[in-house]
Amino acid sequence: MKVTVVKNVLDANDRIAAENRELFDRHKIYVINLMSSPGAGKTSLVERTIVALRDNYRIAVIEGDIQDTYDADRIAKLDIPVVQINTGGGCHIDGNMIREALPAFDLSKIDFLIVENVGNLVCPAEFKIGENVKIMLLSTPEGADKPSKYPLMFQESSALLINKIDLMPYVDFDLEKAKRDSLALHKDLKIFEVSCKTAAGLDEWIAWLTRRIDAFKK
Ligand SMILES: Nc1nc2c(ncn2[C@@H]2O[C@H](COP(=O)(O)OP(=O)(O)O)[C@@H](O)[C@H]2O)c(=O)[nH]1
Ligand SMILES: [Mg+2]
Ligand SMILES: [Zn+2]
Repeated sequence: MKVTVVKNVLDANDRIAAENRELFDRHKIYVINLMSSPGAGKTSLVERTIVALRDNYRIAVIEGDIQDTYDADRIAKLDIPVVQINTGGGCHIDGNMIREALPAFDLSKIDFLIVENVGNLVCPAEFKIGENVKIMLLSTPEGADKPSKYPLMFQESSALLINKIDLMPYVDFDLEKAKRDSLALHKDLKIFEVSCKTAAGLDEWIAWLTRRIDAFKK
């Protein structure tokens, strides 16, 4: 008997992600898909990015978590439209979850949508959601071996923010190795060294992002 191999889970997701993308294009919404392990600083980066860009763009946020609304509550405090996706145990956000979340927004009033994915260095990188770019954080306490251990996320991301640079004196993080190994996986990866605590390095991130959003909106 011939064995039929079904690979349509990702195919179906790609289709839905493409439909999301068409919708975002129609409304000229630039979308970033923010990924990292739990605790690397995604929500802190979202907060910093909102404060830096809220005068220039109408921003909205989708927060993905297994349960609860801690992160969405943090964003709502900034008075930014936010939707929480609870995956109920699921370890990533997929295209369909984004599609289901979108009716909660007035898309005609958004320029820039930030999606904070579920904290996980593995499968979020496999699922398109209709984003313009995937962005990842790696924080210094996690160690410099992560590019070699979790290559896909580094390959799929357009930019890598190495966060918690302020902790460098206290952790054994080989910054040069982390950068070298990341670039070996993805030679065009844009790397920023930042601290969401002290704000060090964030100006460059904001400038890069602004260029991307403006180029898209033209
Ligand atoms: N020292 C230091 N702590 C940070 C930095 N960025 C975030 N944190 C802290 O790390 C913890 C996790 O941050 P959070 O933004 O919630 O990470 P998320 O789980 O990836 O969304 C919080 O206690 C933050 O205050 C940083 O650059 N330096
Ligand atoms: Mg978070
Ligand atoms: Zn997953």
